[in-house]
Amino acid sequence: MSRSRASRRSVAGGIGLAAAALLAVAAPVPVSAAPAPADAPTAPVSAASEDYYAPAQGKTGEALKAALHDIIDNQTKLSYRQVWDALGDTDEDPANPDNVILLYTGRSQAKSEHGGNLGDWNREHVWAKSHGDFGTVTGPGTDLHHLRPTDVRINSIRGNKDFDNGGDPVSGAPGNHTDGDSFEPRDAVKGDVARMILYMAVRYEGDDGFADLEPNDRVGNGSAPYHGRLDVLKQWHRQDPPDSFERNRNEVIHRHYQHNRNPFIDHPEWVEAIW
Ligand SMILES: [Ca+2]
Ligand SMILES: [Ca+2]
Ligand SMILES: [Ca+2]
Repeated sequence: MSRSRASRRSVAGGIGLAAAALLAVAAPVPVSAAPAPADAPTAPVSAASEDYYAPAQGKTGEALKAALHDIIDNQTKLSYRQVWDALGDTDEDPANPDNVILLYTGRSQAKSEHGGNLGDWNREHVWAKSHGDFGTVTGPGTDLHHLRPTDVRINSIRGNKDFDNGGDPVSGAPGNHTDGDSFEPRDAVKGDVARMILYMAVRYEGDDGFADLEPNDRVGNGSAPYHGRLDVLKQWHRQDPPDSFERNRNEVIHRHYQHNRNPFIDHPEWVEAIW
């Protein structure tokens, strides 16, 4: 596998050089005639999202949260079975279309290697599904905005713990830490985790048969519909802003699956405006 990855990388490098040469040749062409850039899937996000968020513009606090809820609760809902294929799309490795990137380990693994055996990847509920007890029926338990591929063993170690700093290193998952009541993901996904939790708080307000999910500043929330710790999540949100992988994920979910967005990826400043 490592050999094929290496050869893919060198092929990609060759394409990159060829593309660079083409761009150099194409440079004198007027801007209006230029072809769409290679990363076009992420380019229209901001333009599309200004229309999408129009009812929320200029609001703060509870009014902003309520406006965003009204916007993002218009969505298509998946079955738990459909989530497998969807994650293969939303979390695809940009360097290898056969693979997904696992959230906590950062490992690139074959999309086909999902299941319940050691070494497989499975469907992690970043908002632990016992917090509000929503399970895996269609609803919050199948909402792609907080579902991520993870290593089966690491998913089990994270369990339903709240998020907080500290603990011992998690073996086999460099940068992750855990203790008896909390889990700290690696730095590169700290902000992703925070924005997923805060999306869930806005999306689920108790008006659709499921619990009203809310962040709080505690650990050990158990089955209560709360997730901690808010102060730490806000810090993680600031230190790990959205990157192209996370923005693309939001775009794929919006365009191809649920037709709703995570507002905190598009407008990071809205975290402070609400909390
Ligand atoms: Ca702890
Ligand atoms: Ca990140
Ligand atoms: Ca809520």
